[in-house]
Amino acid sequence: MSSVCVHGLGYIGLPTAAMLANYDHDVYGYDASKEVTEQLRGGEVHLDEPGLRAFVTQALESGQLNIVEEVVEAKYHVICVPTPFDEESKEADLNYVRQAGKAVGPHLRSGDTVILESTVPPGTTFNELKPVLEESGLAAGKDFALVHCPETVLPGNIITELRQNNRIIGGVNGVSTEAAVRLYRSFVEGDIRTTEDATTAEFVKLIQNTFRDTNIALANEIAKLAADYDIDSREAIEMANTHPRVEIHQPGPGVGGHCLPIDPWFLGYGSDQLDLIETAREINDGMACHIVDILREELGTLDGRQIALLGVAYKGNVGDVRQSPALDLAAELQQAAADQSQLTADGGNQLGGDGVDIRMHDPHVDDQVLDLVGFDEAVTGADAVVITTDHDEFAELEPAPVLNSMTGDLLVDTKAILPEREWISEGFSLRRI
Ligand code: SAJ
Repeated sequence: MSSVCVHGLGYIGLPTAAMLANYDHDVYGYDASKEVTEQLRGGEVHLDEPGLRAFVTQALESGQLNIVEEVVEAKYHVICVPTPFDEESKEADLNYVRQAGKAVGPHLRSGDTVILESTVPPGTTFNELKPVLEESGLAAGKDFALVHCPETVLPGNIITELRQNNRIIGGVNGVSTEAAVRLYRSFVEGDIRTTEDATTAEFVKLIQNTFRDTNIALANEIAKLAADYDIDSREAIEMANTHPRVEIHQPGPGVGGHCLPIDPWFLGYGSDQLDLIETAREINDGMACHIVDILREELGTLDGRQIALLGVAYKGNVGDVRQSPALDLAAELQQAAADQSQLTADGGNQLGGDGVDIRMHDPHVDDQVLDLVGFDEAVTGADAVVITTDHDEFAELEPAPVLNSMTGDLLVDTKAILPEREWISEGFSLRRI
């Protein structure tokens, strides 16, 4: 068993630290945020992820996981810091990665291994992290091992996937790769694929998420095509997927989270070959406008309407709202209603009405952070209800009480989680994506 210092205790770092600790490594969890370290010290887990609280508590109580205020010396340093994305420039902010490298430097000893797990543009480990670490006077690949091992876990299923997923490990040389393999072998049940090139490992991670994003864009385009032919896109996709070499993903309100809408852009860091990939991003980002069009078509006008958005998290059964399609939809709706008012005013009629009354509800999201309302307040008096996230709570809704609370009868089920026939026969006018 080894000593491991995990840098960054977020969605990836915290479960990784707990996993290593629960596999008997001596783990030191460090986070630059004092708030996070203090909460964890008090036994409080600040993230909404199934099973994480118990998993972290087990690691803390066994004494194998220690939350530290400073970076400590350790055989392995595992860096799991965020790489924020600038929407305007489409570039990654690598400052947290550099800062983590600077923090490791003074504690780095000959024979240690530094592993970068954060998702980064190709070349980051070699061109950005390596020079910072070498300020220690030690040489990467010679005195210490340096590796990129991308995280691949799915939010909502992190603990299982940490153990079961295959891993890609790319060191700056073979010795580096092997050093990291020894650590991951201690808890990974999946295959471990290695490359003696950290940039390849970075690239692999990005094309995995890009595959999913472009595939979803295809599904979204298929959904729009199917609507023009009056076909149920989901039935068509399900049937198409019975072919052994076809795997079309599901359409929906757009693509959220901190991975799929962002990682494809990282591929453009050292290349200008983003054609299909960029178009796919546009299609997925355009789904909010598509839903606005559906609502306008069904309601006639958005002005003065009350619309309930059920689900603000970027996907089902998680509380994460980063890049959430529902928030994009709320913004588009507001804009569309404002534009409509302006048009009416310009046309010389009485000034447009009151805008659109959007009521957002999400049982997984902290209502202090966003302006959320309870379920009843969201649907009572609504002209339309839009399901924007496939939370289990919404899949269990009964049609009659919802309809009785509403003023209108429109349901837009962007995730197709409610039984279509039942809701229609109850009196709903139902649209899906
Ligand atoms: N979505 C669709 N249609 C689908 C599948 C997903 O519209 O058929 C939407 C979801 O609703 C959500 C978004 O895509 O808004 C992303 O959700 P996701 O479940 O596909 O992925 P993430 O972002 O939660 O996690 C992804 C995963 N990557 C892959 O599956 C290739 C995960 O394994 C990665 O570890 C993670 O990105 C990451 O951190 O990079």
